[in-house]
Amino acid sequence: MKIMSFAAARPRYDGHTDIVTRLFSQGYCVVEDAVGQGDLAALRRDLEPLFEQTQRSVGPFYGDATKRFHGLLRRSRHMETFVLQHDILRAVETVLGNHCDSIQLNLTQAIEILPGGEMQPPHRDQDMWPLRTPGVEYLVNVMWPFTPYSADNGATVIWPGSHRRQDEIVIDESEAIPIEMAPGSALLFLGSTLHAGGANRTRAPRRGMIVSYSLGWLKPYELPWLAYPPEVVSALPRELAELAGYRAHRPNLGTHEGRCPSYLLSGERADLGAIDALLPEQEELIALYRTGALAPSNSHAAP
Ligand SMILES: O=C(O)CCC(=O)C(=O)O
Ligand SMILES: [Fe+2]
Repeated sequence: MKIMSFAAARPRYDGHTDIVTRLFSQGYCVVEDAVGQGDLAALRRDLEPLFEQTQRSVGPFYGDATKRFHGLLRRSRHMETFVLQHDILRAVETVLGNHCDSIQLNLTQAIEILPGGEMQPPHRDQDMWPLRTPGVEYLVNVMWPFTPYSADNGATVIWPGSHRRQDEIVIDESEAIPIEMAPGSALLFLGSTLHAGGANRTRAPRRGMIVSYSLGWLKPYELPWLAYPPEVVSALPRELAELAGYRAHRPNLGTHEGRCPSYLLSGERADLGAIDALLPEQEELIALYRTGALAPSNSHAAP
């Protein structure tokens, strides 16, 4: 079977640093057997009825032969295994961690490409945000297939190395490859990597989900506090709650009543007043200012 030979030709990854190396070198990386088949089956069982119920997407980007639904942490308790997959999460933190205080979930999105669905317009997901800072990745996506992904059924199409060619809005399709993989594997790709959902030329739907992580100070695609109100989040493990917005991003971003929103999970009163969430170096700078040691610069003074 083609997908097996393709997978067999692919070297196995060796821990999170190997994932990071491959991400930066190619713009993407496939992690084989990232979760067990039991976890996968359990998640698929929970999401199956939602694929059936969900209406087709509308719009030229989503494509009208696709279905998408979100907020997956509240739809299945098995999401934890995927979102917190150890090596993948460490790799994502390594890519994004130097440019923010903490990372966040940008979205969780189940995607079905129906038979007859055409290829999505090629795009880079970090173009959602209007500024580009050379050398800074804003986002890492993790695509988890629920059905085998093949060139024929709409496997995600990736342009290897396109993260180094960000001035090229589109690149010839001859340079693109469909990422064939089996359920249980995961495809990671950078926010700067050109990609698209593929065309489904088979008679069966292609199903999977994207778990997307971004710098913690960006406006996420999916509003986490609406997707996961406190009564939903209080049932989640702490690390998942933090990724879903229940952690202030220092300094003082993403707060509620001037506090880190995690107070909402511990039953604390809301009327206790604001508490700064600052980085240690910011606290030191303020202390230094108070001592008078921070003299104003004279560089702009008139001669
Ligand atoms: O479905 C896929 O394979 C990719 C979808 C995608 O890239 C997107 O919707 O941004
Ligand atoms: Fe995308």
